Order: sequence, then structure tokens, then C-alpha cells
Amino acid sequence: MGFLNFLATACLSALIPGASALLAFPGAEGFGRNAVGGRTGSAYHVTNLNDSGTGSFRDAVSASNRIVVFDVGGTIQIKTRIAVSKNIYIAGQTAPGDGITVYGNGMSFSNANDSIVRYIRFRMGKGGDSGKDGITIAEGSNMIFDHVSAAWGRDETFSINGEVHNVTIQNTIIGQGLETHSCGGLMQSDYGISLFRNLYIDNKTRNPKVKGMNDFQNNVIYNWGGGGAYIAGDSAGQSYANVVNNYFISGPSSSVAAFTRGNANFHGYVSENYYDSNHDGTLNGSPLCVQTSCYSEMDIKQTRFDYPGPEKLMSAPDAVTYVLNSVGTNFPARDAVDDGLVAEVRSFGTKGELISDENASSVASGVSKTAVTDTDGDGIPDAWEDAHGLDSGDATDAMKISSSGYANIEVYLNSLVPSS
Ligand SMILES: *[C@@H]1O[C@H](CO)[C@@H](O)[C@H](O)[C@H]1NC(C)=O
Ligand SMILES: *[C@@H]1O[C@H](CO)[C@@H](O)[C@H](O)[C@H]1NC(C)=O
Ligand SMILES: *[C@@H]1O[C@H](CO)[C@@H](O)[C@H](O)[C@H]1NC(C)=O
Ligand SMILES: *[C@@H]1O[C@H](CO)[C@@H](O)[C@H](O)[C@H]1NC(C)=O
Ligand SMILES: CC(=O)N[C@H]1CO[C@H](CO)[C@@H](O)[C@@H]1O
Repeated sequence: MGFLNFLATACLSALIPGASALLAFPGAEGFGRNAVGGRTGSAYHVTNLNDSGTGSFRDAVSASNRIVVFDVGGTIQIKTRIAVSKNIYIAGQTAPGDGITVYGNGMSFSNANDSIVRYIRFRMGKGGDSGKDGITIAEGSNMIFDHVSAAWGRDETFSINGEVHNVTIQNTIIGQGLETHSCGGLMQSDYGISLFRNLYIDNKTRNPKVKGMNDFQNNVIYNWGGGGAYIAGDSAGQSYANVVNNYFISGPSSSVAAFTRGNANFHGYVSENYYDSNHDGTLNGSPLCVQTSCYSEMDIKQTRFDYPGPEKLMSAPDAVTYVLNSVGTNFPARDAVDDGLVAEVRSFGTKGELISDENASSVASGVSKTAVTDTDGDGIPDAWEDAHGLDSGDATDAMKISSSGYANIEVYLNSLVPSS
């Protein structure tokens, strides 16, 4: 594109009020809420469950500026890690059947700037490389993960560590890190990570381990092991974190307190974090005392850090209800593994295990083909185009920007799922 063209586009977006503040999707919150995804690119159809090649998920995310839609549902077994390019929107909510599970050697979102990732499961497993994470981000900016299910990391399960700016993980399951490490993950960045309404479950340690600039609200943490639940820094580096309205529930593997390894370098605004430590089968915890003794010697601050928080902050008990009902890839449906994890939490202390081999759990599989027809192949099914005044014979209308600021295909993707 010519320089003048570029200038015109830049001026135009400056003139549209709030254009730069468009949310990744309705319900996007926190530091990563303005990720752009593939809005200015094109749609890519995943048409098979192959590890590589035309129509595969690996091929779909190998080039930037794409909105990735799925014509198939089922398990994609991958042998080597998949590195995601920048400006990718992975729209798992388009998959038929029980949705998409990527099973194998893990994912890297390093430098996958402006990615949007929704409604998809990433499970690594014992076949993955020792010492590698299920999901890794080592650098990059502006990413949002929503209704993702991450499990079975060999090192960490979902880990951010490095020069990483403006990331949100919301409504996501991070669970069952594999023994011997068995970790939820590091959340270490000086440039903004938001963690809202997630479920950390069945990891020995690091649920998560936090360092830097972090906003941790309305999460549920269940059955951590001897390494601890929220690891507060354990570091000489400075941390500035909100820790608000989360619920920590001990399970059969939990043998230490909810907060561990804080020190004076960890500056935390803490409020109404509940702890249920009695394993008695009912949810009957109470708020932790707002004293260093309850928060492992961190430096407790009286004022909330001014980070972009959740639209609707829930009480910790309400967060448990919400998270159990809707966390993870729950559209088109929750699979057996996630159902099993949620059932463990509902035992409120009596069930849960740390595993070293995922086949102790059951892997959801099966292939389903979509029945929807997309004549022009633009990523929007004919029926939706017909019902919304688009042309099912015109492949160019999907990427046209609508009056809402979203591309027409995003309006379709947003319509599939609730906005929060
Ligand atoms: C997907 O893999 C199958 C089995 O190996 C193969 O027959 C098929 O051609 C592949 N599809 C594409 C589009 O490469
Ligand atoms: C677990 O089972 C899956 C599906 O049968 C298989 O592909 C995988 O190799 C198994 N993993 C291990 C660690 O045995
Ligand atoms: C991603 O964002 C970071 C931080 O803004 C920047 O340094 C990096 O060059 C970007 N990467 C790409 C691939 O654009
Ligand atoms: C991260 O977000 C902040 C606040 O919106 C913004 O000022 C900053 O430029 C963003 N960082 C990057 C690397 O995009
Ligand atoms: C599912 C899983 O691997 N959970 C593990 C989490 O960590 C604990 C503590 O090591 C293990 O006992 C669990 O098996």
C-alpha cells in the first residue's frame, strides 16, 4: 500500500471515535482487551485434522492476518510444536461437534502479537518434549485468550515469562500439569498480565507463580500440591499485583497454604480472597485476613493498582459458581476431560489428583464434519449471510468493516457465543 494510502487509513481511524479502543470481542477485558486479531486480513478454513499441509491448523496459523475458522471438530494430534504468527484470530467457536482439541507437543505464542484465541483446547501430554511448556509466551504484545482449556504441560502448562506486554487470560482452565514438574505456570512480565475467572486445578505448584505487573481477579484455584497455589514472586524483582476476590479450595493433594514465598519485593493489593482448607465436601471457606501472615510476607498495599479490571467484579463465592458453569472450552460443548476437572472441584475438597500420564484421564477424540454450507468460502455460512443482508456468493463481504467497527465475519463469530 502506498504511503498516502497508509496516511489516509491512519487518519481515518484517528477520526472514528473510540476506533483505537475497539475490544477484541464483546466481553474482552484486561490488558489484552484491544487485540486486533485478523481483522484486516482474510478468513482461513481448517478443513482437516492433519498435523500439517493445506487445510491444517498448523498451516492456518503459519501466516499472519488470518481469521481461522473450523469446518471440522475433533482432535488434532501434533508431533512438533506449533508457532503462531501475529494478527491471528483462532475462532474455535466455529467448530462442529465438541470443538477442537490440539493434542501434542505444545504451542508457542511468542511474538504472536495481536492474537485472539477463543474456545479451543491445547493439551500437551507425556509425548511432548521434556522441559517444554504446553503454551509458552516469551515475548510479544496484545494477546487475549478466552474460554481456552490448557492441560498436561511437561514443564509449565501455560507460561508467560519475558518481555511480554498486555496479555489477558480469561475464562480459561489451566490444569493437570504433568508430574514430575506439574506446574500451572509462570505469569512473569513487567508489562501487564490480566487473569480473570480462570480455573487452576491439579498442579503441584505455580498456580500461578506471579512476578511483575499482574491483575488476578475472580479466579478459582483447586487442589494445588506441595509447591503451592499463588506463588508471590519469590524474587528480588519488584512486583505490583492486584489479588482480588479469588477462591482457593484445598483438595486431596494440597498440603500448604494458598499463598507462599512472598517477600517485601512483592507489592500486593489484596481483598476478599477466600480460602476453604477443610476438604469437607462443601464450599465453606472464609476470607483470608488482610495481614502479611495470611499472604506469605508480601508487602500489602492499601490501594488497588490502576489496571483495566473486569467489567463486573464478582464476590469470590459467586466467582466459583460462574467459573464452574462456564470456564474452559464450553462451546460448542465441554468435553469429558474438562467435565471431569469441573466435577473434581464440585467435590469441594474430596476429589482430585496429580497425574504423570494423561491417559490416566481420557482424551476426547472423534471427528465430526460440519453441515453448514459456505458457498463463497469466506468463513461465514450461507444461512447467516442470507439472514444478515450479506451476499453468500460474494467472498469479499466477510472482511468488510461493519458500522460496529468489527469485520462482518467477526460480527458472525461474536454472535455464536455469549459476550462474557
Ligand atoms: C490429510 O491426511 C490424510 C492422511 O494422511 C491424507 O490422505 C490427506 O491427503 C491429507 N489432506 C491434505 C489436504 O493434505
Ligand atoms: C495416550 O493415548 C493417546 C490416544 O490413544 C495416545 O495417542 C498417546 O500416545 C497416549 N499417551 C501416552 C503417554 O501413552
Ligand atoms: C511484537 O511486539 C513487541 C512489543 O511491542 C515488539 O517488540 C515485536 O517486534 C513485535 N513482534 C512482531 C513480530 O511484530
Ligand atoms: C499496552 O497497553 C498500554 C495501555 O493501553 C499501551 O499504552 C501500551 O502501548 C501497550 N503496549 C504495547 C507494546 O502495545
Ligand atoms: C493432573 C496432575 O498431574 N496433577 C498433578 C499436579 O501436581 C500434583 C502434585 O505433584 C500431583 O500429585 C498431581 O498428580
